[in-house]
Amino acid sequence: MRLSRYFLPLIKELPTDAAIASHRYMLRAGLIRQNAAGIYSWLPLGRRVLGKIEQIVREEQNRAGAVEMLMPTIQSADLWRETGRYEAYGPEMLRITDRHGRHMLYGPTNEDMITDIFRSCVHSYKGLPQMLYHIQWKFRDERRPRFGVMRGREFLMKDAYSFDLTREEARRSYNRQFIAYLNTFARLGLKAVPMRADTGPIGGDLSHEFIILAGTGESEVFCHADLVEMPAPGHVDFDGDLQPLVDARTALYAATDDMYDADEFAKIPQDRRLSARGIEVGHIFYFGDKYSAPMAAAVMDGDGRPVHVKMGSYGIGVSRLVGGIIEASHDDDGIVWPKTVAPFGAGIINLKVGDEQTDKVSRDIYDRLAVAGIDPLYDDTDDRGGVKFSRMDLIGLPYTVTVGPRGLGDGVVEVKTRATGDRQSLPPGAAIRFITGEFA
Ligand code: 5CA
Repeated sequence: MRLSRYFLPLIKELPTDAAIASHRYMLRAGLIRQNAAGIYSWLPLGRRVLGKIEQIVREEQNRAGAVEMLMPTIQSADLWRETGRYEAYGPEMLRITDRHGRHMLYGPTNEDMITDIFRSCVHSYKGLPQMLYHIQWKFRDERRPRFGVMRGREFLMKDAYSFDLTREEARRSYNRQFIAYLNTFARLGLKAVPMRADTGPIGGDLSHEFIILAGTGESEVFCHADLVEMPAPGHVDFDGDLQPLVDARTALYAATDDMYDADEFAKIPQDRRLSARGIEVGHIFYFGDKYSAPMAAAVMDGDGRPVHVKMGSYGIGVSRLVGGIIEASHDDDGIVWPKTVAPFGAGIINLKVGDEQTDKVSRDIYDRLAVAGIDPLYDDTDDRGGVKFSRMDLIGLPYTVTVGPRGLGDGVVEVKTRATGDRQSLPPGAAIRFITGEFA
């Protein structure tokens, strides 16, 4: 992409409510623009990051055996009346009346709708297990939308739903999502810790929140420090027994403040006790027949008896993650994107647009990085060098190649690594090899 033709509106005047780094940088670097309280447009740079996160979430869901679908944002109130949640959900639900006077709502979550789809399509235990997911916009009329996309009113969520015959089989589905979450967050460059959590309006008796530690997080958490350093499982056989992997991560104490138990916490050796703030990026639930019983979602078991299916649901805050990743990875100059989610893999700064050789070398590096799949952003504007450098730092691309007449006089360009600040002078070919090697 050539910057002169791109839409990258950087802003300097920040609203006073932009209280945390991710919110400020998302506005300044032109990732989002607020349209109403808690409602944002995703500008081109933000849209790219959101798409990359969404794709990693999708790949890890597919790997875990979940199957993608898409449900609508607008739902009929009737389904929610069947489960009693229409009244119970309260003022966070955005209620809509259509032209015929029918009660509708903008979905805050989809347990009721997916249960309806399931009950009308699956009638036998032979159709189990099922695990379905979608990545769709949700609306919750939060009392205090704040911190930009972290607590929005409209936000993008991955929500998955599992259906099993027995509690034991449902536990296997839960474990598959549990492991998929650890791998997902690791690929996003995050250290997410699973913690025992309250189930709130979703319900159920088994639940974990996945929390990334950050001083500006809204959750108060208590855990064993070793959990933070525990590596993600990586490649596993999702059809095998995942319980030992889950047990290894739930044996050590970790809980959010609603589930905090001072006695349990005190059993952790003093120097490993971690009490901190964190951001909830995912939340998984097992709730058995909470929805399948009132909605009569039953299948025939092997003996021909009807059994209410055992369900779980599994959410990831896809749009919240954009803010979460920035909270975990920024410095005083701007965002420092992990390679896996960066909007562009590398920037190219042309210090003398119009100079024949500088243009030619910049263009050549651009073409070769593009062919290698690095997706470069080429700053071919006529802004001053200082403006170009600080803009690249602000938008946080992992690598920047600077091309100028002085360096080219010695046959070199400069490659800067955003995360470390390292600079190397290399011939153009070596610069390209270095960057493509880093992405290999
Ligand atoms: N149906 C279940 C799981 S599919 C559910 O809705 N769970 S949830 O309420 O915990 O939401 C799932 C995830 O969405 C949360 O972990 C959080 O990362 C994200 N999320 C929830 N509310 C908001 C919000 N107001 N703004 C941004 N992200 C949110």
